[in-house]
Amino acid sequence: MIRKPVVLITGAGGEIGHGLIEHLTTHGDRAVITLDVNPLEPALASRVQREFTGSILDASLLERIMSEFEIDAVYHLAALLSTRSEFTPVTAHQVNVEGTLSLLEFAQREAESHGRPVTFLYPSSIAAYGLPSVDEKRRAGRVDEDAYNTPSTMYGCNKLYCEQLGRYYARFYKQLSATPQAGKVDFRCVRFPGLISAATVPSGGTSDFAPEMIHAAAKGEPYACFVRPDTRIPFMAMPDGVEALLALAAAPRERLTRTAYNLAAFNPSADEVYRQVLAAFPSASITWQTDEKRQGIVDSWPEDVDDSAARRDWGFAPKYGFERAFQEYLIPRIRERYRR
Ligand code: AKB
Repeated sequence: MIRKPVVLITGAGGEIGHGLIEHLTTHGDRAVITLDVNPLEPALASRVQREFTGSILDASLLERIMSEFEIDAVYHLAALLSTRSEFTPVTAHQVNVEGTLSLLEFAQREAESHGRPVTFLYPSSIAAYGLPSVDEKRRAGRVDEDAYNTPSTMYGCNKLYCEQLGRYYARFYKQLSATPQAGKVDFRCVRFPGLISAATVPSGGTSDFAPEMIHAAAKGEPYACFVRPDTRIPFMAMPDGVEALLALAAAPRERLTRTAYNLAAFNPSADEVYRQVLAAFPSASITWQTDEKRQGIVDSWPEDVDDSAARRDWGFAPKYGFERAFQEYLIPRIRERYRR
């Protein structure tokens, strides 16, 4: 039987998966197959070659996928985000760490079977950082990838460890075996800031206050923002997030000097987001109701990140700054979305 070369996206029904499926099925040169615990929306499902509904922890499902398809690239997006992970840390560890381990092993076996490296794209997060206090956060400003790697959330610990797992598979896998085994998984990772999409509303994250505020205003629903107005973390418009994953996937291996790359686009305070939202939707009803515990998580994330390595190594250049993200992407697309 001839197995067809394809790209696998896990967690494909989530926020990043939407844009990625649209792009890869329009411009990509290989068919896309997906794995998600929930069925895809019909519009997305119709674009992919095959949709598997199930868990990344289901070993027999992964075996089935492997028996039918020759996987050249994996975009491993499935994860439990930071707020949800704090309520169920053991499940978070299972999904975020054990799930990633099983996908890395899957990619290793795929590569061994078809004889080419499997490109493995992994979205890590600003949650991999843990700054000890708001004062230190302000002092630190733009942090580079190697500073403050002391996350305070289960999700952040999971992400940081999986960056290291990916590095292990790419460089040291079974280093004591007689024949070299490493390098078959070509692991590449970005640390995403908070992502804001016009097409989807996030769930279970702690950077969700910005996208929630915008979508609620567009729907004419009241919104109580759960962080203080002066809260500042980096954000990025979803099209730039998808572009970044694709650009990193396409970069020549020899150009890559790091395992995990910071990405930055803009870093407004919650109040600056509020002002943009109000300018677009003057009758929006937005109040401030700080949830001290979630605030503590956002306070432990940097107010900005240094993304010079991504710019230098693989030409990362986000299209959307703060104003442009709102004027040319978020506001028109979100208005359109809720008008229908
Ligand atoms: C979350 O809030 O958990 C995510 C993230 C910053 O990775 N959006």
